[in-house]
Amino acid sequence: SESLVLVTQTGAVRTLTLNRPQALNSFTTEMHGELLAALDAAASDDAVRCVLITGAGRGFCAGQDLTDPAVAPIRIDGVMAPPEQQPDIGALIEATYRPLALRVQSMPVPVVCAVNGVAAGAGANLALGCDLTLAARSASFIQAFIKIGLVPDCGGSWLLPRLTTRQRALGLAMLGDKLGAQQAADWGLIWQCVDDAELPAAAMALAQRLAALPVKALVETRAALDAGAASGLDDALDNEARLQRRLGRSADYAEGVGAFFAKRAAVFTER
Ligand code: T3D
Repeated sequence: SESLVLVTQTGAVRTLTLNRPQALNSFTTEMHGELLAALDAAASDDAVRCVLITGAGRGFCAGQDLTDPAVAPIRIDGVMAPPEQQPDIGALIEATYRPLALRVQSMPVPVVCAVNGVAAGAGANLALGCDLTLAARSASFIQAFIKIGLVPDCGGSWLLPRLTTRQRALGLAMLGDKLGAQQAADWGLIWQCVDDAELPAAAMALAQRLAALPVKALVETRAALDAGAASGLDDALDNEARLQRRLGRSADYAEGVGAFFAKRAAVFTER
């Protein structure tokens, strides 16, 4: 059977393509397993200096596959079974979306997302949780959870208030309306909206650019900004000193300084 996540390598960029196009790349347990395994493999492969996530077909990802029996409400003779007989969606979340969000947001390399079409529910929050997200002009983001009586998951409750204002975060999560790619960019939720035909090349160029930068420092930059958003100035300054102490002793630092004075392009190799 065909892979649910296609894996290709272009130079130092590892591209992971969600591949259930007939169901808008919605998540099954199997696709979760393949995506997490592909992310783990990229994390432990020194040949990978950037990961690029995208989707096959006309959608990016429609979130949880709602036809999965694991999330199907139980009715007996047409009547809702009692709560204790209903599926434990919390257990599913802890086994799948939680490790996915943690894995994406703690990758030891930068993560670019190319949103090729609609990104709904957990699919939207997968995209928003990447480091730099590009979207095709025709793509859109939908916090669809409210339409099925749920709250934003896959890190959405953490991401939304960091990415935008309280009013916009609440508006998106409470109304579940479709947000177009251009407006997502205007609101600062994503890095950039590009013309549909430009998306693959623009995303690959961005990924190649990140792959040529000092990867350790990129990853510590992500961690420092995430920590900074939740700490006071004093703690942030302590953290900066700790990180600079470590990074300042690295080969990439020496290479960057050397290249500056030699007036040549730096070649960063650490990971
Ligand atoms: O229990 C839990 O769910 C816990 C997990 C939570 C995490 C979550 O992600 S919750 C949110 C789940 N996702 C949704 O609620 C989104 C549902 N999908 C949609 O609202 C729409 O499909 C879209 C807005 C994403 C796209 O609309 P449109 O008109 O472009 O496409 P479509 O015709 O609705 O969908 C195309 C096909 O994909 C269609 O199948 P068909 O009729 O061609 O055989 C549709 O049923 C299927 N599809 C779309 N989304 C899902 C899906 N199949 C299964 N699960 C889906 N989420």
